[in-house]
Amino acid sequence: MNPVWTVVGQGAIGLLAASRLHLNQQQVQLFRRQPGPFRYQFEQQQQGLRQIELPAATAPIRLVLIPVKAYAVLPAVRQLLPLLSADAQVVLCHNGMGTIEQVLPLLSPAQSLWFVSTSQAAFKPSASQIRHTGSGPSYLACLKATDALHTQWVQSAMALAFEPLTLVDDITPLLWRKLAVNSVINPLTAVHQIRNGELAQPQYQALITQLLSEFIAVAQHYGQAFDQADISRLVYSVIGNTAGNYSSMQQDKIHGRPLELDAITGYLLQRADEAGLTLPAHQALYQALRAGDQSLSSPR
Ligand code: KPL
Repeated sequence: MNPVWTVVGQGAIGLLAASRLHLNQQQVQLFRRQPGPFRYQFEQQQQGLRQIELPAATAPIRLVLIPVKAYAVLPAVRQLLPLLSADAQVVLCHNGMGTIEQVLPLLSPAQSLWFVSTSQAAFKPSASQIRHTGSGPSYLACLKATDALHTQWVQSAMALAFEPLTLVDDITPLLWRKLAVNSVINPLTAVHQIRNGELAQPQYQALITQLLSEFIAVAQHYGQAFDQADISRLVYSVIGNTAGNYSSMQQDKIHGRPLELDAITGYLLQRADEAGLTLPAHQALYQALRAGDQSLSSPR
Protein backbone atom coordinates (compact mmCIF):
# COMPACT_ATOMS: atom_id res chain seq x y z
CA MET A 1 0.00 0.00 0.00
CA ASN A 2 1.36 3.45 -0.94
CA PRO A 3 1.78 5.88 1.97
CA VAL A 4 -0.83 8.65 2.24
CA TRP A 5 0.08 12.16 1.10
CA THR A 6 -1.58 15.19 2.63
CA VAL A 7 -1.76 18.31 0.49
CA VAL A 8 -2.44 21.57 2.31
CA GLY A 9 -4.98 24.07 0.99
CA GLN A 10 -6.79 24.20 -2.33
CA GLY A 11 -4.53 26.51 -4.33
CA ALA A 12 -3.79 25.98 -8.01
CA ILE A 13 -0.34 24.37 -7.64
CA GLY A 14 -1.48 22.24 -4.69
CA LEU A 15 -4.47 20.88 -6.58
CA LEU A 16 -2.30 20.26 -9.63
CA ALA A 17 0.12 18.21 -7.52
CA ALA A 18 -2.71 16.44 -5.66
CA SER A 19 -4.44 15.58 -8.96
CA ARG A 20 -1.30 14.15 -10.50
CA LEU A 21 -0.62 12.08 -7.39
CA HIS A 22 -4.22 10.82 -7.36
CA LEU A 23 -4.18 9.98 -11.08
CA ASN A 24 -0.94 8.05 -10.48
CA GLN A 25 -2.65 5.80 -7.93
CA GLN A 26 -1.23 7.54 -4.85
CA GLN A 27 -3.41 8.04 -1.78
CA VAL A 28 -4.05 11.76 -1.32
CA GLN A 29 -6.01 13.70 1.28
CA LEU A 30 -6.55 17.46 1.51
CA PHE A 31 -5.95 19.58 4.59
CA ARG A 32 -8.36 22.49 4.14
CA ARG A 33 -10.30 24.89 6.33
CA GLN A 34 -13.61 23.42 5.13
CA PRO A 35 -14.58 19.97 6.48
CA GLY A 36 -15.39 16.99 4.25
CA PRO A 37 -14.21 15.78 0.87
CA PHE A 38 -13.43 18.17 -1.98
CA ARG A 39 -14.81 17.52 -5.46
CA TYR A 40 -13.40 19.39 -8.43
CA GLN A 41 -12.74 19.26 -12.16
CA PHE A 42 -9.14 18.85 -13.33
CA GLU A 43 -8.26 19.94 -16.86
CA GLN A 44 -4.98 18.44 -17.97
CA GLN A 45 -2.99 19.67 -20.94
CA GLN A 46 -4.06 17.63 -24.00
CA GLN A 47 -5.76 15.03 -21.81
CA GLY A 48 -9.23 16.39 -21.26
CA LEU A 49 -11.30 16.76 -18.11
CA ARG A 50 -11.35 14.54 -15.02
CA GLN A 51 -13.69 14.71 -12.03
CA ILE A 52 -11.71 14.16 -8.84
CA GLU A 53 -12.83 13.78 -5.24
CA LEU A 54 -10.26 13.86 -2.47
CA PRO A 55 -11.01 13.10 1.19
CA ALA A 56 -10.36 15.45 4.10
CA ALA A 57 -7.10 14.87 5.94
CA THR A 58 -6.95 12.75 9.08
CA ALA A 59 -4.07 12.60 11.55
CA PRO A 60 -1.40 11.44 12.03
CA ILE A 61 0.10 13.18 9.02
CA ARG A 62 3.31 11.59 7.82
CA LEU A 63 3.91 12.99 4.32
CA VAL A 64 2.75 16.54 3.75
CA LEU A 65 3.07 18.93 0.83
CA ILE A 66 2.50 22.58 1.80
CA PRO A 67 2.04 24.44 -1.49
CA VAL A 68 0.61 27.61 0.04
CA LYS A 69 1.64 31.23 -0.42
CA ALA A 70 4.86 32.16 1.44
CA TYR A 71 3.01 34.29 4.02
CA ALA A 72 0.74 31.32 4.87
CA VAL A 73 3.54 28.78 5.40
CA LEU A 74 4.30 29.50 9.04
CA PRO A 75 0.63 29.56 10.19
CA ALA A 76 0.04 26.30 8.26
CA VAL A 77 3.07 24.59 9.83
CA ARG A 78 2.04 25.73 13.32
CA GLN A 79 -1.46 24.34 12.74
CA LEU A 80 -0.06 21.05 11.44
CA LEU A 81 2.61 20.49 14.10
CA PRO A 82 0.37 18.68 16.64
CA LEU A 83 -0.93 16.43 13.84
CA LEU A 84 2.44 15.41 12.40
CA SER A 85 3.97 12.00 13.06
CA ALA A 86 7.38 11.91 14.74
CA ASP A 87 8.97 11.00 11.37
CA ALA A 88 6.92 13.43 9.24
CA GLN A 89 8.31 14.65 5.93
CA VAL A 90 7.31 18.26 5.24
CA VAL A 91 7.60 19.61 1.70
CA LEU A 92 7.38 23.35 1.04
CA CYS A 93 6.61 24.78 -2.40
CA HIS A 94 6.10 28.46 -3.03
CA ASN A 95 7.50 31.62 -4.65
CA GLY A 96 9.93 33.78 -2.74
CA MET A 97 12.35 33.04 0.09
CA GLY A 98 12.63 33.18 3.86
CA THR A 99 10.40 30.33 5.07
CA ILE A 100 13.03 27.57 5.31
CA GLU A 101 14.80 29.40 8.15
CA GLN A 102 11.44 29.83 9.91
CA VAL A 103 10.26 26.22 9.60
CA LEU A 104 13.47 24.26 10.28
CA PRO A 105 13.67 25.09 14.01
CA LEU A 106 10.04 24.03 14.52
CA LEU A 107 10.59 20.42 13.46
CA SER A 108 11.54 17.65 15.87
CA PRO A 109 14.71 15.57 15.32
CA ALA A 110 13.23 12.79 13.17
CA GLN A 111 11.04 15.11 11.09
CA SER A 112 12.47 16.31 7.82
CA LEU A 113 12.09 19.33 5.54
CA TRP A 114 12.13 19.46 1.74
CA PHE A 115 11.59 22.22 -0.81
CA VAL A 116 10.19 22.03 -4.34
CA SER A 117 10.81 24.98 -6.62
CA THR A 118 8.50 24.66 -9.61
CA SER A 119 7.77 26.42 -12.84
CA GLN A 120 4.59 24.44 -13.45
CA ALA A 121 1.63 26.75 -13.99
CA ALA A 122 -1.98 26.14 -13.04
CA PHE A 123 -5.07 28.31 -12.97
CA LYS A 124 -8.40 28.08 -11.16
CA PRO A 125 -11.19 29.43 -13.37
CA SER A 126 -13.51 28.79 -10.40
CA ALA A 127 -13.24 27.37 -6.87
CA SER A 128 -13.90 23.83 -8.12
CA GLN A 129 -11.99 23.89 -11.40
CA ILE A 130 -8.27 23.57 -11.90
CA ARG A 131 -6.49 23.92 -15.23
CA HIS A 132 -2.88 22.95 -15.91
CA THR A 133 -1.70 25.90 -18.00
CA GLY A 134 2.04 25.45 -18.41
CA SER A 135 4.79 22.92 -17.92
CA GLY A 136 8.37 23.53 -16.91
CA PRO A 137 11.16 22.10 -14.78
CA SER A 138 10.88 21.61 -11.02
CA TYR A 139 13.65 21.03 -8.49
CA LEU A 140 13.55 19.12 -5.21
CA ALA A 141 16.04 19.38 -2.36
CA CYS A 142 16.23 17.84 1.09
CA LEU A 143 16.99 20.47 3.77
CA LYS A 144 17.24 18.12 6.74
CA ALA A 145 18.56 14.60 6.37
CA THR A 146 16.24 11.62 6.67
CA ASP A 147 16.45 7.84 6.14
CA ALA A 148 16.40 5.93 2.85
CA LEU A 149 12.74 4.86 3.03
CA HIS A 150 11.40 8.39 3.64
CA THR A 151 13.75 9.77 0.98
CA GLN A 152 12.37 7.24 -1.49
CA TRP A 153 8.74 8.12 -0.64
CA VAL A 154 9.29 11.86 -1.03
CA GLN A 155 11.39 11.67 -4.17
CA SER A 156 9.10 9.28 -6.03
CA ALA A 157 5.88 11.11 -5.10
CA MET A 158 7.28 14.56 -5.93
CA ALA A 159 8.48 13.20 -9.30
CA LEU A 160 4.86 12.22 -10.06
CA ALA A 161 3.42 15.48 -8.75
CA PHE A 162 5.90 17.86 -10.43
CA GLU A 163 7.32 15.93 -13.37
CA PRO A 164 9.81 16.84 -14.92
CA LEU A 165 11.62 17.01 -11.56
CA THR A 166 15.36 17.18 -10.85
CA LEU A 167 16.88 16.36 -7.51
CA VAL A 168 19.44 18.92 -6.31
CA ASP A 169 21.79 19.02 -3.32
CA ASP A 170 21.52 22.76 -2.81
CA ILE A 171 18.28 24.59 -3.57
CA THR A 172 19.62 28.04 -2.62
CA PRO A 173 21.02 29.10 -6.04
CA LEU A 174 17.75 27.97 -7.67
CA LEU A 175 15.67 29.93 -5.19
CA TRP A 176 17.70 33.07 -5.92
CA ARG A 177 17.27 32.45 -9.66
CA LYS A 178 13.52 32.12 -9.25
CA LEU A 179 13.54 35.20 -7.02
CA ALA A 180 15.08 37.14 -9.92
CA VAL A 181 12.19 36.12 -12.16
CA ASN A 182 9.47 36.67 -9.56
CA SER A 183 10.88 39.99 -8.32
CA VAL A 184 10.58 41.39 -11.84
CA ILE A 185 7.46 39.78 -13.32
CA ASN A 186 5.17 39.56 -10.30
CA PRO A 187 5.28 43.12 -8.92
CA LEU A 188 5.38 44.74 -12.37
CA THR A 189 2.37 42.80 -13.66
CA ALA A 190 0.53 43.47 -10.39
CA VAL A 191 1.22 47.22 -10.42
CA HIS A 192 0.32 47.63 -14.09
CA GLN A 193 -2.40 44.92 -14.13
CA ILE A 194 -1.10 43.29 -17.29
CA ARG A 195 -0.36 39.81 -18.59
CA ASN A 196 3.24 38.59 -18.30
CA GLY A 197 3.79 38.95 -22.08
CA GLU A 198 3.19 42.73 -21.95
CA LEU A 199 6.52 43.09 -20.15
CA ALA A 200 8.29 42.38 -23.45
CA GLN A 201 7.13 45.84 -24.63
CA PRO A 202 10.04 48.32 -25.00
CA GLN A 203 8.65 50.74 -22.39
CA TYR A 204 9.44 48.24 -19.60
CA GLN A 205 12.97 47.45 -20.75
CA ALA A 206 14.92 50.09 -18.80
CA LEU A 207 13.07 49.33 -15.58
CA ILE A 208 13.59 45.57 -15.97
CA THR A 209 17.32 46.17 -16.55
CA GLN A 210 17.50 48.26 -13.38
CA LEU A 211 15.54 45.73 -11.31
CA LEU A 212 17.91 43.01 -12.45
CA SER A 213 21.10 44.95 -11.76
CA GLU A 214 19.82 45.77 -8.26
CA PHE A 215 18.97 42.09 -7.78
CA ILE A 216 22.46 41.02 -8.93
CA ALA A 217 24.14 43.35 -6.41
CA VAL A 218 22.21 41.83 -3.48
CA ALA A 219 22.63 38.24 -4.66
CA GLN A 220 26.36 38.79 -5.08
CA HIS A 221 26.63 40.01 -1.50
CA TYR A 222 25.21 36.65 -0.38
CA GLY A 223 27.60 34.61 -2.54
CA GLN A 224 25.24 34.11 -5.49
CA ALA A 225 26.91 35.25 -8.70
CA PHE A 226 24.62 36.14 -11.60
CA ASP A 227 25.50 37.50 -15.00
CA GLN A 228 23.22 40.34 -16.17
CA ALA A 229 22.87 39.02 -19.75
CA ASP A 230 22.18 35.51 -18.48
CA ILE A 231 19.56 36.48 -15.92
CA SER A 232 17.96 38.89 -18.37
CA ARG A 233 17.65 36.03 -20.91
CA LEU A 234 16.00 33.91 -18.23
CA VAL A 235 13.48 36.60 -17.27
CA TYR A 236 12.58 37.34 -20.91
CA SER A 237 12.23 33.63 -21.65
CA VAL A 238 9.71 33.29 -18.78
CA ILE A 239 7.92 36.42 -20.05
CA GLY A 240 7.75 34.82 -23.52
CA ASN A 241 6.78 31.33 -22.34
CA THR A 242 4.03 32.63 -20.06
CA ALA A 243 3.03 35.57 -22.27
CA GLY A 244 -0.71 34.84 -22.13
CA ASN A 245 -0.78 34.18 -18.36
CA TYR A 246 -1.44 36.54 -15.51
CA SER A 247 1.15 36.24 -12.74
CA SER A 248 0.08 34.99 -9.32
CA MET A 249 0.61 38.46 -7.84
CA GLN A 250 -1.50 40.12 -10.54
CA GLN A 251 -4.27 37.62 -9.73
CA ASP A 252 -3.94 38.13 -5.99
CA LYS A 253 -4.10 41.89 -6.40
CA ILE A 254 -7.12 41.93 -8.68
CA HIS A 255 -9.00 39.57 -6.34
CA GLY A 256 -8.07 41.63 -3.26
CA ARG A 257 -6.05 38.77 -1.71
CA PRO A 258 -2.84 39.27 0.30
CA LEU A 259 0.25 39.56 -1.90
CA GLU A 260 3.40 37.42 -1.68
CA LEU A 261 5.30 40.70 -1.62
CA ASP A 262 7.25 40.21 1.62
CA ALA A 263 8.74 36.91 0.47
CA ILE A 264 9.73 38.34 -2.93
CA THR A 265 10.45 42.10 -3.12
CA GLY A 266 10.36 42.46 0.67
CA TYR A 267 12.87 39.62 1.12
CA LEU A 268 15.22 41.27 -1.39
CA LEU A 269 14.88 44.66 0.33
CA GLN A 270 15.53 43.14 3.74
CA ARG A 271 18.64 41.33 2.55
CA ALA A 272 19.79 44.54 0.82
CA ASP A 273 19.25 46.50 4.00
CA GLU A 274 21.35 44.03 6.00
CA ALA A 275 24.07 44.35 3.36
CA GLY A 276 23.94 48.18 3.40
CA LEU A 277 22.60 48.33 -0.17
CA THR A 278 19.71 50.39 -1.51
CA LEU A 279 17.40 49.16 -4.26
CA PRO A 280 15.40 52.16 -5.50
CA ALA A 281 13.51 50.35 -8.27
CA HIS A 282 12.44 47.43 -6.04
CA GLN A 283 11.63 49.87 -3.22
CA ALA A 284 9.33 51.86 -5.54
CA LEU A 285 7.46 48.71 -6.60
CA TYR A 286 7.18 47.59 -2.98
CA GLN A 287 5.74 50.92 -1.92
CA ALA A 288 3.36 51.09 -4.87
CA LEU A 289 1.95 47.66 -4.04
CA ARG A 290 1.90 48.13 -0.27
CA ALA A 291 0.05 51.39 -0.58
CA GLY A 292 -2.23 50.15 -3.36
CA ASP A 293 -0.74 53.13 -5.17
CA GLN A 294 -1.66 53.29 -8.86
CA SER A 295 0.79 56.10 -9.60
CA LEU A 296 3.07 53.70 -11.50
CA SER A 297 0.24 52.31 -13.57
CA SER A 298 1.21 54.17 -16.74
CA PRO A 299 4.84 53.63 -17.68
CA ARG A 300 4.50 55.52 -20.96
O1 KPL B 1 5.88 32.18 -10.86
C1 KPL B 1 5.21 32.97 -11.50
C2 KPL B 1 4.02 33.52 -10.85
O2 KPL B 1 3.10 33.96 -11.51
O3 KPL B 1 3.99 33.48 -9.62
C3 KPL B 1 5.66 33.40 -12.87
C4 KPL B 1 6.96 32.71 -13.19
C5 KPL B 1 5.86 34.87 -12.91
C6 KPL B 1 4.73 32.98 -13.96
O4 KPL B 1 3.57 33.73 -14.01
